[in-house]
Amino acid sequence: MTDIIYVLNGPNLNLLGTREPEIYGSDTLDDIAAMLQDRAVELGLTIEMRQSNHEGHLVDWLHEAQGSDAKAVLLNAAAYTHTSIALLDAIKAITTPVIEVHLSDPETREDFRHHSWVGLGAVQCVKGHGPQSYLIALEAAAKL
Ligand code: CA2
Repeated sequence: MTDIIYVLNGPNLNLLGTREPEIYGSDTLDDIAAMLQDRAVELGLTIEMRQSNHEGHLVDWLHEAQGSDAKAVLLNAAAYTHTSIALLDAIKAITTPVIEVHLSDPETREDFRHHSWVGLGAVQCVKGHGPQSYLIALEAAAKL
């Protein structure tokens, strides 16, 4: 059986590719899913890609990743990165390693994006590489 990697995406990322291409690039989340899928096959991994605009869904999916014995979670919690202690608690409640992912580098942007609650629980953070951030994170997950 191949190892499963959960790739969880937070609010508004369903609209990726429709605005602010100078910050986030012009790829859609489906484009990123396809790119990850190709690389996952090469790495012998199975990708479980999800997106939700609801914080609780992300919490539930972190728990599910643990229950499914996933090898790792790649988490782009989007704006919840900067607000959600519930997500931090969920990350700390599971033993599955979580890698924080961002398309942009939040620390070079507005002050309110500088703090990451997710980062307090994640084993690693990959940011600022556009869609490639997900690929770099997948490679890191494969090596865990
Ligand atoms: O850079 C990232 O990946 C972010 O997680 C993206 C979040 C932002 O709140 C974080 O600070 C950094 C925003 C996601 C918004 O998604 C988009 C929706 C429509 C068009 C472009 C992006």
